[in-house]
Amino acid sequence: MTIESAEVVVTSPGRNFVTLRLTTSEGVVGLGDATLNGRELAAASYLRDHVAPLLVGRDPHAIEDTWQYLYRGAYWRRGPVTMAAIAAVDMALWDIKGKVAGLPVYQLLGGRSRRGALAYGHASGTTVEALVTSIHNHLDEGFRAIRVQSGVPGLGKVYGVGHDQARGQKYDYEPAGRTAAPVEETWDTAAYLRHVPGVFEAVRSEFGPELPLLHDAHHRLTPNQAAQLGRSLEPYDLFWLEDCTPGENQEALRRVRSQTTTPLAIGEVFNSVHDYQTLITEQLIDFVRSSVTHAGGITAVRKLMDFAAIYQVRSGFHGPTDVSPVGMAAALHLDVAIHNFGIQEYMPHSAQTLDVFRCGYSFVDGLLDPGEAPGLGVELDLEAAAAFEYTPAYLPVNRLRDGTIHDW
Ligand code: KDG
Ligand code: MG
Repeated sequence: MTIESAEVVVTSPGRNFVTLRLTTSEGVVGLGDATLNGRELAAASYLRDHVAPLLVGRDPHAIEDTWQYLYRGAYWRRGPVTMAAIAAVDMALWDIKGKVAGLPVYQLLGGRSRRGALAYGHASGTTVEALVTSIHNHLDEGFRAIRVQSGVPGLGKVYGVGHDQARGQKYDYEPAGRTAAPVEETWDTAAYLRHVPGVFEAVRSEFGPELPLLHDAHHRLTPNQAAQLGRSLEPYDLFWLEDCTPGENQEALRRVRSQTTTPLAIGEVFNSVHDYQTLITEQLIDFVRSSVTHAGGITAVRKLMDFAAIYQVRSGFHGPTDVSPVGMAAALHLDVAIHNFGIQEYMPHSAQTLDVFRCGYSFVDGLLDPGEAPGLGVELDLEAAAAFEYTPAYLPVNRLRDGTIHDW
């Protein structure tokens, strides 16, 4: 059996997705996700122009060899575009291997370690009242762990907070601001640090001590500010504080870690095990936030999690709607197979997206499950996909009150 064709499908059912579709000489189809939010066409071109021609004629079963061939062969290692492209190839090959074996991918990864993957949902509100309503809604939908984001008095739109909930806007980045240029928002760290502890005080008094609560600081803080936030949130027993400092500087987390026992998660912008080396070996974090889509695929993330396991660091894979259903399925197969699973982020895709990507995975009683279909368990409806043309979309830009660009 050889790979006969490698096709890149860009579709935009509510938001943009880049999918690699491999077909073997025996007609087996494998899918992989290479969606890079706001930079989708770069990943599509990398795949179409530089990777697809190399795949035709190769053995689809040689997953490790193909991974190394694309990673070492490119010479220009790592980076989000390269690693998303390699991830798509890797997922598609695992999908094919599963279909040929007649087994779901998690079985090929060692089999099931748990009944399902505990998922956390995204609750948010511009006010504490709206946030409390949003948490109730998520609990009604079956979520058993909640990410809490809120507006900040004196600031306008804050990334990650649904600002038009009265008109049904549930998530801020669904779709990711479809404008010709990024939307600009204003940020004030001091106002944020003053406000957040009171938000968690209100949430804990409404929902009690048991509900796992998470919070995302989106790389906006200095190490000292992050230490201050971590300490001020200790009474509310967070499941994790995410991305408190910029992702580039692993050493920043030494300062944070030495000052607070609030658990730390980082890594949605990382794309390789090397980005975590200091963080894991020095036990500066508790959770790995990579997505399978942006960190080199199932093969690479499996190795990353085995490395993390030695240091008691667990998974919390990135799962916003800019990871396609194919990328989400890949994460779920790992979630149920690896020993050091922690939690899975889950923002349900829109009905439009799910008409294009038919998913075998399910969400019941707070747990996600990849399902028992052979391979990854997601099918791409090419006809439905063709109806949605690529639409430029950008993530926002954040500025401090004096106009200085800041992390959003
Ligand atoms: O594309 C960027 C989003 O995926 C990201 O900002 C969402 O921070 C995020 C999260 O934790 O899901
Ligand atoms: Mg995040």
